[in-house]
Amino acid sequence: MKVLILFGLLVSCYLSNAQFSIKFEPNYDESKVPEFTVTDPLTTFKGRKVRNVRVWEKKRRPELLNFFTENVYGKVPGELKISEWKIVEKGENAVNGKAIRKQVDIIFEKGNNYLRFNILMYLPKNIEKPPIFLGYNFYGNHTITDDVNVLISDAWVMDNPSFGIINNQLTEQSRGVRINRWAVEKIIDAGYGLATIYYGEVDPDKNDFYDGIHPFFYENGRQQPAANEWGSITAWAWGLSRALDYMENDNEVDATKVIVFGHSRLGKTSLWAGARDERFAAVISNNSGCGGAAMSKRKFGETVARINNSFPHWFCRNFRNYNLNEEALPADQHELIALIAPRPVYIASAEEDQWADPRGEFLSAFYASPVYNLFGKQGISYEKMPAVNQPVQNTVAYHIRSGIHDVTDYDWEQYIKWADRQLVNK
Ligand code: GTR
Repeated sequence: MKVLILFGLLVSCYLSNAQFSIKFEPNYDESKVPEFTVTDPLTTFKGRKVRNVRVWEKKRRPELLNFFTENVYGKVPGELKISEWKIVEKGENAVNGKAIRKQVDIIFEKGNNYLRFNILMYLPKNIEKPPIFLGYNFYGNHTITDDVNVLISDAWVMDNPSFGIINNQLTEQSRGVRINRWAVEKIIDAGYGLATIYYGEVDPDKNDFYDGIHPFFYENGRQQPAANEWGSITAWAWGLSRALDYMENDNEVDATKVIVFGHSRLGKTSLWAGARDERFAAVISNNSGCGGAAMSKRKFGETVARINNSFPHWFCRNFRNYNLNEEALPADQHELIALIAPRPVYIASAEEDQWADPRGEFLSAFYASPVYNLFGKQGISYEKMPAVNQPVQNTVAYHIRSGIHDVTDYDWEQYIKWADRQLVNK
């Protein structure tokens, strides 16, 4: 009997996997993108037209924010303030003598729960209270620089043998392996600070909810969030807001000019962080793709079902209602971008990153633009995508760079140029 049940289980697993691979064959053919109606960010769910900023702010923005909170990323189940912060290291001579370095532990304690994440900051010496780029990194703060003073995280990390990362632990071997993605000196030379955090210190990127920040909120023996509560993306976005709380208390930075940045899954995170927390002055999404800037209804490259299947912990469980059912979405990702209005937002794609649907990322910027216009800000006014390496930099900015899914010096040069105009009025 047992053997029979086991056999049955194996067959059904096999079948569902087979179905899975047939259904999830990604589409890369523009002519096969389904026709769909783009939901209007300026019409409420009840069909009322939004004609002014007041109605946007009082009615439409809250209902859209609520939709993304309850059905896509999940809500934070409660409030938790920083218990303590500690400057654990400071150096006056970083980045070829041009910057100070600060490493700050942000600590949370509640009952038996304890969590600490570290912010690595480089601040240009010649600017008092600089604006600052804030973004997570994938493999630890010490990977973004060859600076030997940067502390190595002891948090769980995904193995990456090519970076010398094994047994889920970071060592000296991975110092500097991600230098290519962080134009630290360019940022400092341009008069900006850089703050970065290893995202795994806030919530390890694996499909469980036992570690990181989630357990702080469990009551009555619960071990996982409710269907409308946070997945990892909200947890990471929450962490960025706590980093901003700290910065509001750090008189060496301008907390009113924090540009939240992220690449890929962390670009989804930066968009959601900027949408949730209006204190972020500007937002950059680099190659964020599905569940980030790309419009889900296009089903081009990665799809909702596919992402929920590969990364069941990123979104809230309610998002699974849209697996193979994108048509039913009452709002699409362009309305996530609209939640950032009127603050500057930059969406960037890469030509060879078809999995992230560059055209879908661009169209989000375009379809969010009427909300920016409502505020008298300039968005993206043409539905035609700009040519490769020809950025359009208005309050809503977009570029598609040549090359693969990555963050390059070219991307950083654009972000700096745009921030100079949008935020610093250079
Ligand atoms: C991919 C995932 C993308 C993107 C990427 C990343 O495997 O399908 O949505 O987030 O990971 O974060 O590197």
